[in-house]
Amino acid sequence: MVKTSIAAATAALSLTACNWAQFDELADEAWVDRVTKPEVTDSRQYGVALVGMQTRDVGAAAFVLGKSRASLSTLGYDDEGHRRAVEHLDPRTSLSFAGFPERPALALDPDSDRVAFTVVMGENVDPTRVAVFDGHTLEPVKSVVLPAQHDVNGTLRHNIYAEGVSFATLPGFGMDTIKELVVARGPQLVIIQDYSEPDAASTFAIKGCRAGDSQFDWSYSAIAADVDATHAGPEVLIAVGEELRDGASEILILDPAQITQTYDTTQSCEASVAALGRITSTEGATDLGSRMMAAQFPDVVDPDPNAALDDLVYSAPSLNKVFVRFGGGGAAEVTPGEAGSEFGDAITVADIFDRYDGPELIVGAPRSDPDGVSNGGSVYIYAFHATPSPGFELVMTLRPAEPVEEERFGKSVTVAPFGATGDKQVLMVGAEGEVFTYFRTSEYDDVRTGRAP
Ligand SMILES: [Ca+2]
Ligand SMILES: [Ca+2]
Ligand SMILES: [Ca+2]
Repeated sequence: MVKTSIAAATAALSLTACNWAQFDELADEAWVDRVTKPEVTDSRQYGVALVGMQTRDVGAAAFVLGKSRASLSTLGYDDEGHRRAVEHLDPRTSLSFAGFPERPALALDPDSDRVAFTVVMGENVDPTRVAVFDGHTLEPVKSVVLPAQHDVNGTLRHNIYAEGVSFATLPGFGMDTIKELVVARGPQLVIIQDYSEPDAASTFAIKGCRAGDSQFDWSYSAIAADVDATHAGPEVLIAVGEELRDGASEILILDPAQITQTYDTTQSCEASVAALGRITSTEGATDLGSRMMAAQFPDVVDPDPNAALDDLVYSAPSLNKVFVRFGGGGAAEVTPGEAGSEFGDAITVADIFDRYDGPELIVGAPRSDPDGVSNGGSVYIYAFHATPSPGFELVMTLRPAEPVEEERFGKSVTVAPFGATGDKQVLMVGAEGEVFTYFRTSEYDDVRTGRAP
């Protein structure tokens, strides 16, 4: 097992160049494990997407997706921080697909630690699908073939891959005890109701509608979140734009009741009733909502009626910006001020620092140029503040100790629980063909072994 200790990293570089040393503000040793693709796979883009497992047996674990050759793998640690054996498989044969799309979608259900991702076929006439696997055991759970779509020219396309997928519980969609998959696929919003039921079961269904009107031909992400107080329960949000990311883009906020028709290739989600709302860009973003997620920052607290609403985090990497729309009515945006860094290409929200209230906002910028190294990549961590108005301040920047060109550190980010009781967390950052796991010691008891003195 190769471990990169902060002591070794610091010795090799000047302090100014070594930003790992800034982790934990040098209060203690940071401890970073850098893992490259498993030997047995040829997945040069190992780490292109990853999610941390939230339920656990011991230690910490993530599910890692690799491409060029497709691979699914686990990256796990025991309670002492020892890396466990990497489990991996090439799912192409079992799922009969050619590879992952350029921007693979990957979602986690934190209640089951199942992961969903989309696969794409080589030929237009081939079907494409959404697959669900157990993120710990890599056992397949479900594979859903998506119907063909008419594109804007009326051509029937089968292999339109879904760029966005997420798990959701939507009241009124089949059984409340079984989740739905919310999928952004081309111009279509798709809801796979009771996804884990057999295709022939009475409650499994594929529903959908055209989310983008004729102005848009693509969608980037789709989630369920409770962001509208006037509509009871969660809404469905979908980011729409152009496939080539060269036109306008916006986020639609829809009542789930607008998506009850059987999957249809032409009907608009707004055929009968307009969207509850739309979020647009005043700066001409071509990829508004490239990534979206719901969060709970303490922007307002009980008894404020909006305290229970979700806050919406969404990015526009073309603008190098991440936006937050707070349930309490405020809004904030963050940007590192470095143009062309694709800031927001990966985002996650997790409470990793006790010394700052609420969760922190963690943003990957894979085309950032650390120390002038082209596309070496960076990850920015922002702490939340509630006063004088809700917003964020940059508290930490992470980058490889010795960045190399096109390393694209920060192309994926996730947080996984760690430690004997799971109350500590590790931050995991994907780069080109590698994953960095940050163990911290100043805020945990030192449960690890094997670190450098
Ligand atoms: Ca359901
Ligand atoms: Ca609502
Ligand atoms: Ca915190």
